[in-house]
Amino acid sequence: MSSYHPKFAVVGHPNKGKSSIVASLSLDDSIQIGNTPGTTQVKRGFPLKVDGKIVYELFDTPGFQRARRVYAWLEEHGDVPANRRIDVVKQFVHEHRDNKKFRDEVELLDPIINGAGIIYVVDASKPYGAEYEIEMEILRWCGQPSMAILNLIGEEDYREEWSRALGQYFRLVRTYNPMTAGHKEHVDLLESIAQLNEAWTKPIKQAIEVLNKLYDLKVEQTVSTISDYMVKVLSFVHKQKIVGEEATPHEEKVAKERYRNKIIEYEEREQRDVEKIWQHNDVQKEEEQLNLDEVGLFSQESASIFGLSQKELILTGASAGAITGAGLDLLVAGSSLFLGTVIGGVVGGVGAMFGFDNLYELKVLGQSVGRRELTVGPMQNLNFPYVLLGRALYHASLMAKRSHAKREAVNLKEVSFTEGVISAEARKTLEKVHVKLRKGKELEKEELAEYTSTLQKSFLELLE
Ligand SMILES: Nc1nc2c(ncn2[C@@H]2O[C@H](COP(=O)(O)OP(=O)(O)OP(=O)(O)O)[C@@H](O)[C@H]2O)c(=O)[nH]1
Ligand SMILES: [Mg+2]
Repeated sequence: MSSYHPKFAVVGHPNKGKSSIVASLSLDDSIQIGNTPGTTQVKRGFPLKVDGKIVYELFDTPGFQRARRVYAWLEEHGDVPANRRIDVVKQFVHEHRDNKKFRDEVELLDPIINGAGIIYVVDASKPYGAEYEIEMEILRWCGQPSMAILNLIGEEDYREEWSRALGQYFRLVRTYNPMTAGHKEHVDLLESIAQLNEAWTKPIKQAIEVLNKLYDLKVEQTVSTISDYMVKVLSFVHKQKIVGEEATPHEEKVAKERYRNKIIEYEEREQRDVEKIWQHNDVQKEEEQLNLDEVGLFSQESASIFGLSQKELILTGASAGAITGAGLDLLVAGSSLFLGTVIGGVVGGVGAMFGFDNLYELKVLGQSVGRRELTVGPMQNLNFPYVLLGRALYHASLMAKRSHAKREAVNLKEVSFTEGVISAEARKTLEKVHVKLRKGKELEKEELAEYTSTLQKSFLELLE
């Protein structure tokens, strides 16, 4: 197999979003991005690898520092026909490799003289200035296929004046926002790049195909991760040996704590797995820990965190009760009871009314003293599955949409959806699943498949 892959050097003035664009297009969140000019000091190639194969490679480079001086040198040494100007640029790089004064220019020109195409980045939220023309002239001397990216870092929009100037130097001028770009924008940009150079058309078209498949695979892996996690948590039972005939209050307290901690640990692991799937290896999170207190599962606060409205929290309990029919338990009875009353302000009261033991099943198992076991779980609370799923879907959708150029913490506190996060269909299958799991039963293959497919639909809706 040929090892050829298209290469692009991302170049421009310092602090214009070059590294951000490289991070976004190579799906690499390890690239250094900073708000002071000069963050990137040396060139570095970032290959986009899928299945161990390089699809294309982007070179992050430092910004131009002494463009005018470089250009003067080129003109002085470059009395040659246009097709040989690249040789003059090569000569410049070779002669100045150890010259600290031109370190940034040597670094940024190096990948270009070695065959990389040019992506010139400007901040089009600032007015155009003639000082950029020298940089563009130098790039023109390289004679490589090139395009310009209009990045809007600030609020203002000077794209029109920029386009008029850039159009004279670059065959293609495109807007691309590395902070908000997702899969679709990524692919759109590649479609344009494919047209730039005949030699790239085929490999870039292939890259698009590979990226589309990769995206579908990520969605599939995410859904199956969430589905497995839900089943694991909803059927989880903590077991613990006890000394006497009955569990002491202390033993009960310890058992409940371990049960909760394990569930929190499951959630942490699920989130980490989803972050890995979306290639976010170092994401900081501002979050509200899963609250397993009896009040936590009912409070107004948790309703907003979990993406359920107060009304939904109560209705959820009620509709699940309708399915379980005769199995209508205390909680559901409580919820239904409250349905006829004013909903606002009631929710906290529901939580306060039902004690901890109504949420978890606590059992003592075993024949003889010393062999007895205290078990906690599976979770009986009927809102709990929605809480879990709401949190998981929300987190996963943020990860799927998050650009690899983002460095700020992801905010999991501001759940921006309320009703409709979990589609009606997914809600129904989740209820069915929970009815079985909370009784300690196992799911049939078909049930799991049905549940997973409704989850997938729910997730895809969130990604739109
Ligand atoms: N809001 C917003 N900020 C951006 C955008 N692109 C870049 N930035 C910010 O601008 C700053 C510079 O981004 P970098 O990607 O490091 O810029 P650079 O051109 O690589 O900078 P040097 O390596 O110093 O030449 C960072 O604080 C980025 O977060 C954008 O599209 N929108
Ligand atoms: Mg940089």
